[in-house]
Amino acid sequence: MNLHRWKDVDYRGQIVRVDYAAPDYEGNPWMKYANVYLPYGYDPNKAYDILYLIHGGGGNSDAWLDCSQIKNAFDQAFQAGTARPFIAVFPCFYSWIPSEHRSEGIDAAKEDSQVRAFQKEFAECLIPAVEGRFHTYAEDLSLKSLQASRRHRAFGGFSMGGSTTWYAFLNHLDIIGTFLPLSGDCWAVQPLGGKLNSEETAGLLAEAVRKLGFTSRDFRLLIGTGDQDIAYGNLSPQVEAMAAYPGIFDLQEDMRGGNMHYVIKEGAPHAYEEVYHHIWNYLPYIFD
Ligand code: FER
Repeated sequence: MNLHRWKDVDYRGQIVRVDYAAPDYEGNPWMKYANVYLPYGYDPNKAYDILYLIHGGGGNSDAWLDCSQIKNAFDQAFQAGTARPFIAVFPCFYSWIPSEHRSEGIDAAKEDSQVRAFQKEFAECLIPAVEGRFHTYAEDLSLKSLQASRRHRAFGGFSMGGSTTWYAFLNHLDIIGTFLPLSGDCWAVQPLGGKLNSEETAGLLAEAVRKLGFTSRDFRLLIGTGDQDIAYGNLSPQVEAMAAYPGIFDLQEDMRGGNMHYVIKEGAPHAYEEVYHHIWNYLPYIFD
């Protein structure tokens, strides 16, 4: 895989904070925010691809930017032209103030309830707030326009954000074309379902594709983790079970073929500063 190395850039993207209202854990409206990366020279008269990138357990809308060099990776790639400039959105899946909660240890059921609940917020609150303000390929905010622009919309996340990404696959494949689940397995069947119930998990994911009449040509899965990552042993059996559906999940090493790729970074533990290298590596293939 390609590893990111910090390099100074002449042209920097800009981080803009987008405030929006969403339901809190009791269903009452409250204001939260997403950080939005606008590529250098963002021109509101042009349409841009858009990547939603979500944090892991205990994180927030700032976690990716605080903990990794993802911004420099975007700036470098867009300056060098290895990827077409896109908008990146860093939201928060919690429906409460994350700093008041979990700092260590994981309450799987509680985390899972949050990433599940985020699916509705994503479609109903976050997309309108961001894509209503910045120019993406969605002509307007109707479901029809979001579906028509799905190849220009990607969703990724780290750890519990990887789990969020799998839920996005199950719930929003109609409006998203590329998924980047990093160091997190799918918990839709049960927590750690990628490992504990690989077959049923793979079956559920395949069914989401079939339900829309889609095949392997209609979406892309760019998966990554590390061989020292706590998610490695959960994600690998899931990927293997998914590969049993080659017409849907066409797992290939060569980026020129297939629609599912799985990269394992040597020596890498469970950390933003490790998994962001996968995004750097996959940058030319997220949208094309
Ligand atoms: C996984 C391993 C660990 C996973 C999530 C975690 C969704 C989360 C750990 C944490 O938040 O501490 O396979 O998949």
